[in-house]
Amino acid sequence: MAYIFEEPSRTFNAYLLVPGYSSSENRPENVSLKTPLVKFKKGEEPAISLNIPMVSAIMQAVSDDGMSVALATEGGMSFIYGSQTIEDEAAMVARVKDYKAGFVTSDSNLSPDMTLADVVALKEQTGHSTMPVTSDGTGHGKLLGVVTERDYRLSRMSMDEIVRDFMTPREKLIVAPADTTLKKANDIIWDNKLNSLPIVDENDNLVYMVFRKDYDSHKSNPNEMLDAHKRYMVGAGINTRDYAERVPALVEAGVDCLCIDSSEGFSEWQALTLKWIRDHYGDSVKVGAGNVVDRDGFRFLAEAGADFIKIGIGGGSICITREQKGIGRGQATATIEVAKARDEYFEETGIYIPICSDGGIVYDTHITLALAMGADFVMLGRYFARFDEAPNNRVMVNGSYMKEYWGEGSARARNWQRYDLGGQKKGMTFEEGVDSYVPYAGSLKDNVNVTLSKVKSTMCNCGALTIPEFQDKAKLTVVSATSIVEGGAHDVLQKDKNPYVTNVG
Ligand code: RVP
Repeated sequence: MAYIFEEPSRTFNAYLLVPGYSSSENRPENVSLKTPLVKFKKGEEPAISLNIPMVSAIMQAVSDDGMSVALATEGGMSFIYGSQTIEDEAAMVARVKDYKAGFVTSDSNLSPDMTLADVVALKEQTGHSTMPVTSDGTGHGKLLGVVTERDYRLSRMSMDEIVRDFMTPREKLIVAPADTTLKKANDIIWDNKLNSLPIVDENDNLVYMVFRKDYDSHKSNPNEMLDAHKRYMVGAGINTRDYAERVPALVEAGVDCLCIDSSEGFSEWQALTLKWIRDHYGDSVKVGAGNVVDRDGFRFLAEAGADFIKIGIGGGSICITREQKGIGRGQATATIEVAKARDEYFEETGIYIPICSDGGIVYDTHITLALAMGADFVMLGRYFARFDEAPNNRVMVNGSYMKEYWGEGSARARNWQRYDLGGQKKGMTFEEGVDSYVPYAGSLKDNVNVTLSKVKSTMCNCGALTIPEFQDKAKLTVVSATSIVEGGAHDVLQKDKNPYVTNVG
């Protein structure tokens, strides 16, 4: 007879935290959100820890090199999507590893034959007002000049004027060589009252631009995720089919951590992939596995050698696996059970395998709840898809800015889809994800700061200054349907939702 779980399958919304005693030490500025990314032995330090408990989802709409740099800057890690060619994925990893904080590869470039109309159009498109002029109009051509807003006046000039005639030419520019440090570049910028400094190689080809504002922002990132060579850390998704080619390419590109990306992790395919990695690289290559939703799935991947284990089936905002296949489990119930299995495994073996709650985070409070339930960190798709740094397009829908967000099991991503249990790419007959819009929310930095200040504040209310302490002290209660109503604004007319008011004295 089938096994029936006694407890209903619950989501984060079904829980609330009950505050515990907080001392005067329990202030948000004293909270550390450092958390292990990969397994470690009792009494030892993990080889990689995250400085904030957030990673971005292995999805085309979310995690490319730009997202990776932005999130590593804040202390988290991105897992670049594997639903692309091996070469393209490895190139994204390499770009993150080559990235020099404060050194920007210019994406607004002109060739000398372009016109003022082109300058205006490019500024409109990118929002950037400093544009290098290069021989081939790319960010790496021979530097011929720079156009800034100080070089033209729209009221006085014809739109046909040629860039060559009004740019600041190369001989009037101050530039610096490719081995310039950020500190030195900043000194040159200040000494010469510049807004930007082109960095060129020995042939006078443009390599990077350094902007005054970027140095200032770089200095205020104490949580950055840096490797031993001070390069940003980055993760990457792999699948259970082409790992013999993909893993070496990603390792060669400098990836810091891999993750097998699958909606169903309790499978021989994952064990075979982990075995191949261990046979070829031992423990030097770190690799997470998943997704699972119960103790059995956790034990299987733990014994197969995973460095961390990801939890979640069907809870993703764009995921319709539960509707399509009837499999899955409420994200809260799954997280609680797998956390117990992790602790039990730790007791037995002295090996702590971090767990990641993946999908279904809608409100910031859900992150706090996932941590309280035992997750070491969370993976988010929809959350990060809303930001400037995500690779997806920003569009206007019904008068509001939105960003496109599509599932890895949707038709849009299906050529690379991973929901076929290790079989061939072709032959998929149904979708497990949708193509959608999510509200545009601005910059990653601003949003992550607000989110984490809420997490820290709640941890303080529970008397905790670290994530392990929080997990130890947290008290969770299941909410009833009526207490959910009580939790929002209720029995009042909210002013922002009722703007048409007549003052009657
Ligand atoms: P969310 O943060 O709720 O948007 O969920 C993101 C997660 O959803 C991903 O990390 C992945 O586990 C899952 N996903 C991605 N694509 C699909 C799908 O097409 N069904 N599901």
